[in-house]
Amino acid sequence: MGAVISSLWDRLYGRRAYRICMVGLDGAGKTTLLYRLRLGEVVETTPTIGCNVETVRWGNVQLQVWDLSGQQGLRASWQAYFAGTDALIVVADAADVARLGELRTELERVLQMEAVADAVVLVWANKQDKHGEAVSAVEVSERLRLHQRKQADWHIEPCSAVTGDGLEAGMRWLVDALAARE
Ligand code: G3D
Ligand code: MG
Repeated sequence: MGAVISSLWDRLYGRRAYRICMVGLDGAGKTTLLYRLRLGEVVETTPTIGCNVETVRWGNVQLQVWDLSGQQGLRASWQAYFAGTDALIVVADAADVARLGELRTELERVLQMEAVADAVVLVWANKQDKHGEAVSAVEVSERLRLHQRKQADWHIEPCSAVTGDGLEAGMRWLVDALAARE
């Protein structure tokens, strides 16, 4: 899978700098996904905004990951943090229905920002391997009210960061959506 995803990223190589932000509540599976995608070495830093940010680079593509929860005091800095976002990846824990409302609230704050108004949005409905617990991608999108968002280019993909199911399909959509904008 790593090789297929690498070749997907290669389609963006040398075009221009791309900035991708991955967000979600703590425990949703962001860090696990980051390693599964094997884009490069994961570097963890604590920038001025105060929380830990994980970064990987694939040539001209930079992907940064951060937790949406517990950042209440830092919201004023969000606009600067998200400036120039080409793509937003949202990771939802589909097996934790109780927290999808919390994710919706946090996500609304991010999606309403000018900095992400033109971003393409990929939502991964993660942990689909938890049979009997995980809800479908359709239910996740309804609970997050994604169809009400102003970002026209969005897509939701069921996945499991543990089995790898849905990762290639999600990345393919994302790279296609970014490449289509050039
Ligand atoms: P975060 O970076 O979004 O905070 P993590 O989340 O990547 O640290 O994942 C949190 C926990 O969820 C981890 O378990 C991880 O293994 C698990 N997880 C992530 N993705 C999946 C998935 O698709 N399916 C299942 N079943 N579990 C997943 P631990 O036990 O290490 O806390
Ligand atoms: Mg993490």
